[in-house]
Amino acid sequence: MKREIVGIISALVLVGLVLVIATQMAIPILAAPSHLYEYYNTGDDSSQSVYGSNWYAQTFTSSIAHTITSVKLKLYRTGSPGTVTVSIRATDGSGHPILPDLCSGTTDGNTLPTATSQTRLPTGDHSYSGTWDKTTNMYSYVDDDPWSDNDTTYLLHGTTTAGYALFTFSAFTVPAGSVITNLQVTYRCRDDTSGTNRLNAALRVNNTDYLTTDGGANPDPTTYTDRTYSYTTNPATGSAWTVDDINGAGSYPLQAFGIRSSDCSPAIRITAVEAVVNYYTPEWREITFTSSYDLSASTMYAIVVRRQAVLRLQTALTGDGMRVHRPMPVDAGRLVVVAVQTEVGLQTLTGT
Ligand SMILES: [Ca+2]
Ligand SMILES: [Ca+2]
Ligand SMILES: [Ca+2]
Repeated sequence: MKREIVGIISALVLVGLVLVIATQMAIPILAAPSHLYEYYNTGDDSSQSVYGSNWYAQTFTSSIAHTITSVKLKLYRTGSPGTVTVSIRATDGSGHPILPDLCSGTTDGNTLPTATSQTRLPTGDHSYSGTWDKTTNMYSYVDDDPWSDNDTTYLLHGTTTAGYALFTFSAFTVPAGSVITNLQVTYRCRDDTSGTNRLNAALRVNNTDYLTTDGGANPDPTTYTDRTYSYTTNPATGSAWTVDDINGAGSYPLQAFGIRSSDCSPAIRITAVEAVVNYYTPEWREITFTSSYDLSASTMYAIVVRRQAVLRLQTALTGDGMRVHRPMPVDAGRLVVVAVQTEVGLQTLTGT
């Protein structure tokens, strides 16, 4: 099923979506019992951004006449988007939202979750090959905290045989529901004596070593220099890292990280290695309207998300590139349509 997303908007607030079962929903704001009427909350594999004069809108078709009092959007932020306004509007014959706001509410975008990271240093030796000056407790020379101690402790690799060293670590604990941007391995190294050689980052995933994903670099002749390689995908799957895999618990778990050389002559000093996972964890946030609105049955409305309470809809309507989402399925039999892979989720709550 082809998805059409309204591009009225984009960025500092990104709208994503996820499977949330109605019965699992927390409804903390409404005093009266609430009821979930419309939702579109599965298959959130991407996002839309809201920033500046760029808005986001998604249409839905009311199942029955009911009073709408709030919506839930799955959100995170980059930077400080400030006040975010969410409103309900009627739609025209093309499914475009039209003035005015039928009801609206705001939320503080600056309190939404934003990108974060976890860092791990080596805590044990996993495996190695090639020529090294130390072959036990190798990790203890490269687990520098704080980063780094340069020539105080380092591994000397070479010059006879190129190879690798992988280290174990305390598993990452990325929260469920997070989206992982990348896994970065940083290593700090220099030549023992000046010359052309080559060192790169390495991983072990699901009992397989991935030693060449990073093309590597020629370490500096005399100055310790950090080099970082970003694994945007799991090398075992070629797909984005899953939370379970990055936490070492999935089908293709991350098990070790380290360094590898394709040329260790002259020898290379490695003083520190670390792994960092960058991720964000969107939040389902309920935006309660300042006043409720009585929706008609079987009518298409639009949820409009914007950063500023300015009415620039005419600009959006006449601009090119505006696309409007198809009416969302509202009957229970069409709710879990994962194949649609919709980008934005919403949940429409109502009071009694
Ligand atoms: Ca070099
Ligand atoms: Ca060489
Ligand atoms: Ca060190």
